[in-house]
Amino acid sequence: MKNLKNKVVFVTGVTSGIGKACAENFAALGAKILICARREARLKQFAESLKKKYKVNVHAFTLDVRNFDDVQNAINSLPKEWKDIEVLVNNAGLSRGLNKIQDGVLMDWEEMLDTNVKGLLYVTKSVLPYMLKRKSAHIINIGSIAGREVYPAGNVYCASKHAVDALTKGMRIDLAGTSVRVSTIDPGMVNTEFSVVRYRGDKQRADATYTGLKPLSAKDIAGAVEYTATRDENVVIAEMLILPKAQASATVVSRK
Ligand code: NDP
Ligand code: 8X3
Repeated sequence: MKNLKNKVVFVTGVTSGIGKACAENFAALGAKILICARREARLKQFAESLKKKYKVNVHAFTLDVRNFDDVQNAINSLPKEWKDIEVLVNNAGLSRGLNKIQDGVLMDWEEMLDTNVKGLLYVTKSVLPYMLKRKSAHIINIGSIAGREVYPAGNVYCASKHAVDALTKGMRIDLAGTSVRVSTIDPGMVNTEFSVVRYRGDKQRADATYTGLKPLSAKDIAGAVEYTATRDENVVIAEMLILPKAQASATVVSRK
């Protein structure tokens, strides 16, 4: 098993949900935790809680992954020790709306594509030069079942996650023979702030997503990410699809 103690693990989008749970798991392993998101107060509070609870080094910075100049400047201006990134978890992402394509909202489309696809690319492009100087490194993308199947009204969100799937495969092909491993973890329904964000704060509609079933928790996914990141150097968990027991596919869900 690979030991991540004192290795820099960079997780994007840690102010809630899956990213937060991943950072917490890596902190528990004694890794050096590099984290970012946009909401500054939440980020600072989370960074302090990790330092206190796990006695690890934490470096947190606010970042909107949609702005390439900001992403590149943030990475390039990190203190030297924090540029030595062993693991990158490309987690920052979101969904906006659930509208048929003919009713799609341009701003929502752009936000999803800019965050889930371009943001992931910007972070990866900025981190890769440092990873390639190392003996080992690992990019773990958070994809989705929506990157494997398309569901009604999922159109652009599904397209963004299909793009993540294609980029994961492309990265693995292009980086073969280098120090960098590439993986994707593709969850089904996970109870985070994802649906609240999708429905712009409509908690009732968000909660209805999970009515009559037990969704996955962010911790379930963090466990899979941790497993992927801690395999022996020669082992690549290329992809993992993780569903709650009640979910058989993107559209087949058993509700009590
Ligand atoms: P949450 O809404 O709970 O968390 C999303 C995180 O991403 C937040 O910390 C948010 O922080 C951050 N984020 C969003 N946009 C940006 C941005 N432009 N720049 C930087 N950070 C950003 O949702 P999840 O934890 O569920 O989502 C995490 C990932 O998991 C996403 O990629 C999502 O697509 C994927 N996923 C989720 C599933 C689910 O059912 N929940 C299932 C499959 C995949 P802030 O707003 O502070 O910037
Ligand atoms: C999130 C899972 O099914 O809401 O990626 O698209 S789903």
